[in-house]
Amino acid sequence: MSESTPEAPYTTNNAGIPVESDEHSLTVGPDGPILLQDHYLIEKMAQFNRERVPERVVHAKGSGAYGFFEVTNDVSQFTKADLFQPGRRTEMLARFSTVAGEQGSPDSWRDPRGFALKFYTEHGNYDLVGNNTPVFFVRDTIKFQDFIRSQKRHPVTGLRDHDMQWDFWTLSPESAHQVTWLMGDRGIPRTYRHMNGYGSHTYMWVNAGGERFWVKYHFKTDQGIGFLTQDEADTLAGSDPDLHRRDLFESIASGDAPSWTLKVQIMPFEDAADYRFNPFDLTKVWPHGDYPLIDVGRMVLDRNPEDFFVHIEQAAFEPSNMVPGIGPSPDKMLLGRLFSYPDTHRYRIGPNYAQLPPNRPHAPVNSYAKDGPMRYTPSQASRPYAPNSYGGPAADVARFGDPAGWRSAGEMVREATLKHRDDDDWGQAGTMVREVLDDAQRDRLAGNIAGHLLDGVSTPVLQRALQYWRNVDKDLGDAVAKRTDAG
Ligand code: HDE
Repeated sequence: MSESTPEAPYTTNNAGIPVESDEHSLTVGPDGPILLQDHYLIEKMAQFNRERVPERVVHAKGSGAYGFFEVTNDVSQFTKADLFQPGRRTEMLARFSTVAGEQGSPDSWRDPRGFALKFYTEHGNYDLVGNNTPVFFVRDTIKFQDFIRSQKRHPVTGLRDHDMQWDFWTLSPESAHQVTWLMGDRGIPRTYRHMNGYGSHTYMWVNAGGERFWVKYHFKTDQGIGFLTQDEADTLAGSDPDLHRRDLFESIASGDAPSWTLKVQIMPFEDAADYRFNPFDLTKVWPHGDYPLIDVGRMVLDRNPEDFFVHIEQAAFEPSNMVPGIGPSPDKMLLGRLFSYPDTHRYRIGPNYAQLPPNRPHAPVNSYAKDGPMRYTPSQASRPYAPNSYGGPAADVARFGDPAGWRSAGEMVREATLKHRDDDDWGQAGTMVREVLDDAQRDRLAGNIAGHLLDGVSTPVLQRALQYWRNVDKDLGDAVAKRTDAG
């Protein structure tokens, strides 16, 4: 039996009351009935039954760490956002994750990786919630739920199902660019430290003079890109399913803090209308020759969370957290996400999630929110209504009143995203295959695709898939056909 010592405190219950035993229930005689008055026993069992919050419906398996972002280049001509001003250093939190797997799924499954960042700026939390790929599978938020369900478990068998995945992808040609990224080396990073992060969407930056720009974020890993082959990943899924979580924790614990260099692409506001690609289409990139990368700063993760559940499982990232100097763009996927994330947090961790340690701003909170379950910090409002004559708070319209917006007009429609002159669903994927990948990468890509197709994909879907890849690149499609013996 363990003894309490000055170093090891005595056990208490949740009310701080010393407990009588860590090991024995209160009974009548050693073998008699357990007594209802054994409050500590009942507290332990009841607390245990309530330890889970619903896992994230996507990105359930993840890991994270704290750190800081420091500006290394003056970009104040493009944005007035506090965290991007010369000389600024801002505390931050990052969480990396897979997408389709549940909380207990292997880190080495083939999947995009979430790259979620929360910056605790002087003007509130700025959340940039991206992936390790610069594009995404679909371009309209209404298809996201269907896409995710096609990647998860079949409703009858409860098994993941490649036929569902390829059925959806081959009926949604806009997915081709992202699936090319997914089936290539970037689809299984060697560790979370050896992958890039992207904001993926186009966002808006606004400078102190009110000028607006369009911006894309690129976080280039300073550790270099590393990947696992499909065979390595399959083996590790069994032998070391939490390898990415362990690697991140242990590298930071050993003082080997991973870092990323932030670069951005800036598009002048007026360029968007005539740009050769729809600049707001999430399935497209802006070729760097059109809008070169500009250095901004450096992100370093140097502090592990003290408690995984408190700080990582309860971390609430939301693209709607945009601070002055940063705004959205007419990207339908981004606009849908602005609703979805706060909604999922209220459901998953409760209406006062913003008061939890990882989500609490470092800047003063002067909102009118009050009460509600688990309320921790009282409202700072002088009266629970606005306007009031007792000291506010009141919006500072002069300083923060300009919305980061754009002109919009036209009839209400349900139509596909506007196609610009070079827009199609196959072109950028084909360019990547022919001009960006080398022979070895193309060979692994063809092998990964064929291996995935040979695992449970029905003949009609497989035939559609071969045409899908021939649309991307004829030689790639033929190589996949050859490896699948499907002509
Ligand atoms: Fe997410 N996404 N997403 N997503 N997403 C969530 O919010 C959603 C999309 C991403 O580490 C959810 O907290 C919609 C693109 C990351 O905690 C949910 C759409 C990108 C994370 C949600 C998208 C992402 C999430 C589930 C289509 C990259 C994990 C749990 C419009 C640019 C953040 C949660 C973390 C999590 C909604 C598409 C990245 C359901 C509606 C595109 C990194 O709210």
